[in-house]
Amino acid sequence: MKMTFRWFGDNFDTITPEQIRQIPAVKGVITTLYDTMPGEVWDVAAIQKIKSRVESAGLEISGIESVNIHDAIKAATPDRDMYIENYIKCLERLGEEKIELVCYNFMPVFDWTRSDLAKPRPDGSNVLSYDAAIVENMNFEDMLESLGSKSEGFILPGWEPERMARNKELFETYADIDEAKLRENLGYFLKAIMPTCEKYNIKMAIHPDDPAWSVFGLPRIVKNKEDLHALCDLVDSPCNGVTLCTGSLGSNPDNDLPEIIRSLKGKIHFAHIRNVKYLGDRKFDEAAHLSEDGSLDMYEIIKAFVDIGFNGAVRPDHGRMVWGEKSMPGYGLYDRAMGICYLNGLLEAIRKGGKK
Ligand SMILES: [Mn+2]
Repeated sequence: MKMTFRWFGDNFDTITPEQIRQIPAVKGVITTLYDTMPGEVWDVAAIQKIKSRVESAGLEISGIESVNIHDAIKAATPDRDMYIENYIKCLERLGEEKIELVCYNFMPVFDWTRSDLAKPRPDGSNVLSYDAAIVENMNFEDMLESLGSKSEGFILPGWEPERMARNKELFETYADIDEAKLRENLGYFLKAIMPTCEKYNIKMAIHPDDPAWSVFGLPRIVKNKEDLHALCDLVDSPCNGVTLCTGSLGSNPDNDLPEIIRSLKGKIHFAHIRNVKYLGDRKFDEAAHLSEDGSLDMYEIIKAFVDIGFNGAVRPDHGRMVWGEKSMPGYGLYDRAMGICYLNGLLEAIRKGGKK
């Protein structure tokens, strides 16, 4: 496993690559060009600039999260082929720079969702949390308002204001799209990009839906083991695979994470590891990484990754806000660094224990 840390770039992140370099075991960052919109062709000079910035701190770019997918591709509107061509150009440009991991998602309209970005926990930390009872009493505008008011002034990944301003139009675009149609559109996209991915050895790693169920009536096709295997079956290529996000899949207690990890041997290109604490039906807080702080057994999860020989990039996912830190919600330095140290400990113990 290669330990990494998400970094949004100098203009958008409160944390520097130099700070990240000091977290034990971290060799690389997972980054993006945060000021590009879905559908844009990334500028070569901008890719080279962020790459040399990261390398100046003694780190590498271990992957991109995300190259976002334009709604035209997800909804199969008549202009989708143009946007797929743009996506392929981005992949070629990343491939030329030897960047060989791309995380993406195929969630309609918006990425992840929460009902609260700063819920106080008993220990005094703040966390992202979800309560279906609250979300079901919101409309999409309420959700935008709620997320905006607690984002500390940061633009949230997957919630670009320019796109969200068109949310009514976006919802209409997806009106006739059910899960089967969305999956068909994903297959069309993957078939089109795989030759380029194979040429440059770029591993495409789809991120699961977060939370792992339908929200606001939109279709969700990456929410459980069956969906993940259906994704792998869409295109048989070593470059078509999965981001195993324990927090997203783990939002549904029916998802047996160690079993899902074992079943996906060879198809996991990237991992996000974090814990969630179940509080009721479709209700959870994001917890500290430590098993006993949440509901997921981190020992069993890491053991499953070790058992299948996973050697790709892994990053702590969101962290709690602790010690008064101000940052993009979920993306502070302190708790994610603590999470990494805990994961490092589990990994060393499992590896050395397994040799006896
Ligand atoms: Mn994730």
